[in-house]
Amino acid sequence: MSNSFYITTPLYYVNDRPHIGSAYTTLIADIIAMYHRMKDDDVFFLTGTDEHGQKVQQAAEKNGISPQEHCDIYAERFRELWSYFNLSNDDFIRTTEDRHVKVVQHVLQDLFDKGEIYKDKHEGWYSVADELFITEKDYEEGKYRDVRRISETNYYFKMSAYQERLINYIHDNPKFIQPENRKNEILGFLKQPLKDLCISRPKERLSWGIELPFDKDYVTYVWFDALLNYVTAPGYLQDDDRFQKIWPAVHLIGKDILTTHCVYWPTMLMATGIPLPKTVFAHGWWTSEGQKMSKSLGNFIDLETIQMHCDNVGKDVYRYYMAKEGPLFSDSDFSKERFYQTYNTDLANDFGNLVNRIFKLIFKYFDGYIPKPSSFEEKDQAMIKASKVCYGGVIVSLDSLNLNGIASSIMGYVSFINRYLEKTEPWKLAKTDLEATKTVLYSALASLRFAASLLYPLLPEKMTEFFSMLNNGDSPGTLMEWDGLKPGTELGEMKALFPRFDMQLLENM
Ligand code: ME8
Repeated sequence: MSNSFYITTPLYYVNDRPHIGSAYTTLIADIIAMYHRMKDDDVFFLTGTDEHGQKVQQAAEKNGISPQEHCDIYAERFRELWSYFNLSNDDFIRTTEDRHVKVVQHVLQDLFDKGEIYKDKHEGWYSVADELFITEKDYEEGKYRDVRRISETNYYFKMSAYQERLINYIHDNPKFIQPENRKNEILGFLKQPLKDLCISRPKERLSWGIELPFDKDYVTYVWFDALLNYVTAPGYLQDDDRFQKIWPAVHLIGKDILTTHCVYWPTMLMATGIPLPKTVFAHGWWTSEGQKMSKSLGNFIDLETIQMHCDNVGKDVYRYYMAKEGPLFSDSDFSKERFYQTYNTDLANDFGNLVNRIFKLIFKYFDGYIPKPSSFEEKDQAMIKASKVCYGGVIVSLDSLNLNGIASSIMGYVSFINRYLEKTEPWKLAKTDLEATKTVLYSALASLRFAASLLYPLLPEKMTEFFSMLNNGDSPGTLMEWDGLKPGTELGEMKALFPRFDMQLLENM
């Protein structure tokens, strides 16, 4: 039976246009999903949009349209971006959908009936910009914008009751919060007494939200609503068999939403009686040209900029770069120089030249037909061994969601193939021993095919082109055996998969 693997991205707010950050989390989730499909796992990959809350209401008012119209326009922008990248998501959830509203209201009613939610009056500092009550300390430190003193009656979730259980759970499940530094951040946060969570907003202040099922004067706090999407989409309360099969999830998020996912969410699940997610992985931040991205600094990497880079070298290369150089464990800086340099070094030079070299030699000495090897000698066996080491490295990295590691393992193998050619020198060998040359070129091509099969989730379009050039009848996206070439097959026409990028062009970008 195949293993089930469920991966999610955050649901993006519809008050902002997609940019490098949302593209990053979503593309790396896509890559991870594709590796799991390659392993024959039963994958469910979810993304979507977070559509309630004050900011949406305000933005809609400003534009003179209804909040729902505003959401429809923005949700479409995200959908367009994901279809531009041929994203392999299995579902796209919007928090304004009926299926989701029903789940939120059911969970709220259930928690209210169980006494997990109570009504109380609270006076405190409220950040309008961030839509939450903040502590006296946060107020004094000036951490939040647009802060007002508010006295209000609201509904509260008894989050504090779960503090001990949550701490124990984190200690007992080392893979729950990753990477390690984020786990320590949460354990640090949990050293302070946990407060109860205000989960309502009075309608007189905010009407764009899911109405509380037990009090029609209130809507649900946007986070209490949004987090539940992760159980709505796989069928919670709608299709129990399906839900049991798919849940629990691996949540991929950015470091900005660590507390909501590692404190609010698990305690909500504990109270509801749903098992906790397998993993919450919080990656770091992209900065741009050495600075925090901002529209006023002019270094904001928006959709148009992303598409401009993709037009230059291909959409795949963007995916590859996100995976290889992205801010998984610590922040990472996006610079045009580094982007195009990585393209030239890894793809044009290492991989692209290798393809050219091997194909040209097979055309020259064997008329473009895949040669039949005789017995593999030690140096050829070493290629097989290295392919296994490479695959092992990919799987270990995949288990810890380490995409930087996956890309490095495969590119390490590509370098190994290049060195194999330098050692065996088939261009010289062909003059004295054509039989031995067949084995060498077969081994080199078999290794290249194996590397390309593993590169597929990182470069799906380019590797599909490669497999059509190879003409070996392979299905891209599946895991391939090293020894799977069919000797006697005629190679397809050679194309430059990764033409060198002229770095001088950067000056005008
Ligand atoms: O927080 N670098 O939505 P959001 C890397 N709706 N990743 C970045 C980034 C950057 N500079 N900027 C944004 C929300 N991200 C809520 C989530 S989930 C139930 C609700 C990515 O539109 C990163 O994944 O503000 C971050 O967590 C997410 O975008 C925030 O998206």
